[in-house]
Amino acid sequence: MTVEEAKRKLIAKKEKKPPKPEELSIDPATAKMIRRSQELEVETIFDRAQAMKPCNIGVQGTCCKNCAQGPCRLPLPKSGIEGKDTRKGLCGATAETIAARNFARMVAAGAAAHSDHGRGVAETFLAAARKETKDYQIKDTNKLLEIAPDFGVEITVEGKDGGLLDRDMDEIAVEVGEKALAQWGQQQGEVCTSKRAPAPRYELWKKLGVVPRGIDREIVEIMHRTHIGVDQDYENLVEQCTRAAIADGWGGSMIATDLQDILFGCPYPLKSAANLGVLKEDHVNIVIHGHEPLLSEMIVQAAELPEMVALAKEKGAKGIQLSGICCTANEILMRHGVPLCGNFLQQELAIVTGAVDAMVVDVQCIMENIANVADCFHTKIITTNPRAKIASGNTMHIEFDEHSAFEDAKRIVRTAIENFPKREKEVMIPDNASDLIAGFSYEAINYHLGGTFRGSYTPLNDNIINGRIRGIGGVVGCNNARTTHDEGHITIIKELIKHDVIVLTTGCNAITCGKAGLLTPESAKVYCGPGLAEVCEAVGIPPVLHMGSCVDNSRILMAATEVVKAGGLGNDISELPAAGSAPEWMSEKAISIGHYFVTSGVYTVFGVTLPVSGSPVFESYLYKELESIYGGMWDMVADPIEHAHKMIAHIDKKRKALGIDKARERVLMDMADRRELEAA
Ligand code: BF8
Repeated sequence: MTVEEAKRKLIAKKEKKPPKPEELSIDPATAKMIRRSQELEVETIFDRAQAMKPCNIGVQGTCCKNCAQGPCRLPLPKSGIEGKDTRKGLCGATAETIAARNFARMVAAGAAAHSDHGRGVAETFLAAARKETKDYQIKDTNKLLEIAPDFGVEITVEGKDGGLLDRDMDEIAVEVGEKALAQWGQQQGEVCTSKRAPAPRYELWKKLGVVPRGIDREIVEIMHRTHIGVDQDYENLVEQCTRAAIADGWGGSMIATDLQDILFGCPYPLKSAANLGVLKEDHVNIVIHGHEPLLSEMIVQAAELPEMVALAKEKGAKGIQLSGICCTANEILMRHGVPLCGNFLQQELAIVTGAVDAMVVDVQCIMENIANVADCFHTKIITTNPRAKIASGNTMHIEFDEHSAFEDAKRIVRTAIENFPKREKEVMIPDNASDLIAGFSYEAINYHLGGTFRGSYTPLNDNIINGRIRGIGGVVGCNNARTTHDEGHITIIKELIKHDVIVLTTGCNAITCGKAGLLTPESAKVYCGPGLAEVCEAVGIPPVLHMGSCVDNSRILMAATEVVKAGGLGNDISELPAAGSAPEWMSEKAISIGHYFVTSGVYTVFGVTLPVSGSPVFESYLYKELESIYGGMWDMVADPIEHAHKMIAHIDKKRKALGIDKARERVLMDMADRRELEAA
């Protein structure tokens, strides 16, 4: 480049106008609040994403900083690699070793986050079962009895006459709690819930030696293997990733979901609303943000106390409005209908409304900068978990303990109420909130498809076999400030349902769908292909089923297992006409989730980027070779339409392998015929 060209480029860069808020998010509420934050000169992630670009080598996954001789940076040359790839770090680590080690550490962190959440739930469950806390009780005894055998816990005892009697429920709960908690520290054997997978899947894992021994053990072993000079074979590293990821999806996360259901109730469909417009100017607004329902459940109860409502009125408010951000939002939505305030990228913007009297946070996906944004308003940021404090800004810490949970929750709610009269800036709440239906646990899907007396996945399978439903898409995951907020999620899902693919959703994707009106049965008529629209109308369900938080991706695994069990679509998850997607992923948890879906047999496509592109060898292993081992593989497609069509192509490939591709052609002809008839 000449000096003149370089100058011109620099000037062009300087003159480049910052994007308009509408170019940063397709969600109108978010765009309005980005504009508002800029007017008030309150910096948010949307500004920082413009000011700072990501490291090019980190994005490729080939920067190694696992020892103090580096970081060793191995960028992929623009022209690609010709011949043998001779790039090496100081110790000789190849690009594939480095990329695999970085990938493995993401799996470890993600699995640790979910599983540590699960451990906390198991501890509280056990405390409730042992009656050591009065604030939590065993609520869903049916689910307790259903899962007890998976932990080897008997639910009957032999009576004096040799007949079987029901065992005492408290005894069952204590034993389930003890056995569940033991899955974390177990050193040998198998994480028992892995056996819930369809038999051929479990047998495959056994043959490959990847059934996890204990949840903590597999995560620790990743950290050991990725230390300098240990595991320097990318295939061997991926094998350990598989153990840890299965320990997450079929272990820590699955146990968390089950025990939460037993403590707080298994979700069933209910109505609510989503987006920043659920905040109320004349109410005390408490936004609960994070992940663990142990906290949010107590806050829901505390906020309903007449004494709290009276205190709110005394302070000049009309009442107390609870809402949620991130996965906590999904938890309290699914069980109580508490509205969704927003997803990951909206957490700072909720505070910018000036209407949030307290944002109560626990763990995961909480941006440190909410504290700085809150300092520009009256909002109190209340941290509650000893594992997650915030040093920036003026946060306060009210530690939440399962033994004094309700008292802690009351203190938090009181603090928020007392903050209501201190609002100083003009309140601006965007008037955007959409209706939704959420709460589709796999048990609820069973009920909705088959009815009370014959609940079953058979009608779903029948509709897949006859072609009205082309297949199943699991579309989940985060927002990512490196791509237009919510655009990938919505474009992909609309494309899938337009092509008759029913969608199961969790996490921030579920919140996006709620905001966009895709979680209502009425949306089927507007957005679905004729086959899926017909089924949704007949059954009265939305084309996109909200199944919960990210930990609840285990519900999707169980739904897939139920579909296999219902018959007619093969013997394993890998045979199903199904595909997974995380269009706007960003967290390490997403990598762990992606890997347990892949190794459970699911073709899984990520959007935005995947930090493996710096090593073509490792990339090809994930994107191609894993399919021959697990029947599922990774992929990365940034363009949302292409992304959706790769999922559809995979679904069609599976339909063909099952011999049901012809049925779909017939159905489509029937529909076309019908339309022609109608037109005539
Ligand atoms: O666990 S989807 S941004 S909130 S990581 Fe985080 Fe991603 Fe949202 Fe829940 Ni999941």
